[in-house]
Amino acid sequence: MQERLKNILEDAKKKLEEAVSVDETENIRVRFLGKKGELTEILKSMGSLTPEERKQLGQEANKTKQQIEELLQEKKEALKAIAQQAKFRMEKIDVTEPAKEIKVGTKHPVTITIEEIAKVFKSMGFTLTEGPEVETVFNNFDALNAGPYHPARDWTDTFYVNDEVLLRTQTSPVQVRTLKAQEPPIRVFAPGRCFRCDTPDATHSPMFHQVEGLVVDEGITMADLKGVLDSFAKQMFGEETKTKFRPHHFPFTEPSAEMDVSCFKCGGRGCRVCKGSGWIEILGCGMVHPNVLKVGGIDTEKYTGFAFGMGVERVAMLKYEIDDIRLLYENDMRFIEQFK
Ligand code: 2NL
Repeated sequence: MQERLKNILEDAKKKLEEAVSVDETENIRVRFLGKKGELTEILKSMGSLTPEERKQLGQEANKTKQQIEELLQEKKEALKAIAQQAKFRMEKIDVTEPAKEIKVGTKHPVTITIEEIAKVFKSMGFTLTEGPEVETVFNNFDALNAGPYHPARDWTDTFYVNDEVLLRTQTSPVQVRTLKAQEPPIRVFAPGRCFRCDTPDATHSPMFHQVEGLVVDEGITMADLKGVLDSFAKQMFGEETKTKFRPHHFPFTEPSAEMDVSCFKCGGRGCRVCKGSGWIEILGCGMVHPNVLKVGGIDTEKYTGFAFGMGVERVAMLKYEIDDIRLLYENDMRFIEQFK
């Protein structure tokens, strides 16, 4: 029996030396000291011994048990220490290692263009105004003198939320809000997102940007409109830029016009950008229709005004010679990063 106890102790020692995880030591404990363990078996089989023998063997078995328990404890602690060392090694930080390069984004060409346009109008005393992209049908159409059967109202052209609410198709409703809220003199411009049900192609995007402007005061005439927009064109596209106004029609202005600028790429000789004509159409404008002023509560006997609107993507595309509007909204960094 004593021989067997000695063997058990040796065996447990050897197994523990080989163990490499806390789990394994636990298995060893079960195997030697557990309910069905080897040592327990010996103690169970002591019934056939004399009381004398039983006492002696019992003591020795308990001693062996204690020794194995101590060995187990030691091994468990050693393994825990090793595991902690490994964890420390994993978590070690080399504070001298050079930091990762921070990737700084670039401004989107549409943002750059809006900021350039905004700078010019701010310098001429205009105030930047903004309004909601989800608008009332009234502010977007009725207030702007677009009659109940105006084609732009069609549900195939406009994103309606319901009968009274839509995604604004232009930034004019921002200026309608200004007309309602402020007394002349008014000098504001409104950049922002607009939405129309257009299938994307090289020149159409269902989401695009406009900058519109509005001036209302006593004695405002078409000469003020031409002076301001000619000055804008020169600041935006170069001092040598010439402008030309062609008659046009908008429901919200009367008279209305479109403004062309002499080509800023070829100076008017004709090139790819101006399609050989020497002129580039930049914006629409006109004297604010009295019906629109009236909706804003403006005394049309006393005040007159002019307004204009331009497509930001169009200006950006001309300036940067981008030939497909979709490139602006694909978020391909290789494209976007070119405009710093
Ligand atoms: C274009 C033409 C235009 C306006 C926008 C406007 C706003 C109010 C009253 C009157 Cl509140 N007019 N805006 C006027 C003329 C033209 O935009 O081709 N935009 C891309």
